[in-house]
Amino acid sequence: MWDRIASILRENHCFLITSHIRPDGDAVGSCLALRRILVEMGKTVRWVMNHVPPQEFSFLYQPEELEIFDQSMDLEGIDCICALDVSDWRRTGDLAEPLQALTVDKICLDHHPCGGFLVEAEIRDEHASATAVLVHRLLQHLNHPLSFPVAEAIYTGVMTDTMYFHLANTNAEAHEVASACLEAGVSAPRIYEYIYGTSSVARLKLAAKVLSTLLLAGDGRVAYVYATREMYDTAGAVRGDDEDFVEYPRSLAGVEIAIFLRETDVGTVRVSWRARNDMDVSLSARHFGGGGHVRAAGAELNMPLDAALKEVIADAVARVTHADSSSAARSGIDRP
Ligand SMILES: [Mn+2]
Repeated sequence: MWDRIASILRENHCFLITSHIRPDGDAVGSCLALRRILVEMGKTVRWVMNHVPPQEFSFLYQPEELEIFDQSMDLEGIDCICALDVSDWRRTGDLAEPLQALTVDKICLDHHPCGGFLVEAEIRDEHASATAVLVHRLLQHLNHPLSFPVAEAIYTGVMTDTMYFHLANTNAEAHEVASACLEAGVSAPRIYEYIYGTSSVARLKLAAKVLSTLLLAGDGRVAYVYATREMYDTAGAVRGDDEDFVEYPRSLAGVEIAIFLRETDVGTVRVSWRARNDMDVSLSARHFGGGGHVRAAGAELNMPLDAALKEVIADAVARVTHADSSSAARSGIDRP
């Protein structure tokens, strides 16, 4: 499959690269890395996203490297589409329809567990820490050297998807790729400063409000926090200021499912899950119409915050309780 992808990339000339809605560091990093590799190969490349990436990633690219999709956009002349870090056309947002309608070569590199893509060539590896790792593997198959601008983008993808190399998806390859990026001149403290080392007053004020909502359920194995619209308004915070808040409940000892719910609009709640031990929160996310990884997943619910809280917490409690009974069944031991 890698040879197929390498030859599709060599044979085509005008590329469109995209990723999922509400891009994270891996979406930005992997797209930008592939964009720069293809430009280095002499190709014409357009990187098009549904949403503007969070501000902390803007240090990575020049404004002219990225286009934000709008319906009037002219996609004439594109001969290959590359979808990165996305497992379903619908997750590309408004691009889904026009991209699916284009009869051109389509490739996909992703590390999400389940996909709905129908593309010519696809690498899907759930064991890869980040899609940026797959872009790094691609370099070897293209026999293309790792340049500094590509390395910065790849490093950002790996670093953010592993949360600075501490989440359970951190593996030897993640460190090998990071090492190669440092060899290529990447400064780890510089990237850290831009992404994690700079907080805003609004973010900290919002964090104080959100932390005060902390609640436990399921005998302390489920922990959750939430944010109302009003909290954002009084803190002067915007979407993006709440990045990784789910890490607060996750940091508690004994917690197996951590949840952060935020009211994005009246009647719309965005939910983030994190899991420990054997918990699989991608099941919860899918149950509520979202998706993600075993240990990190998300969904958007169309219901008021109090209803979302009730349903999402009930689901999590059922999951930790069910895990007990199924492991007891496996081991033949009755647990109290
Ligand atoms: Mn990713």
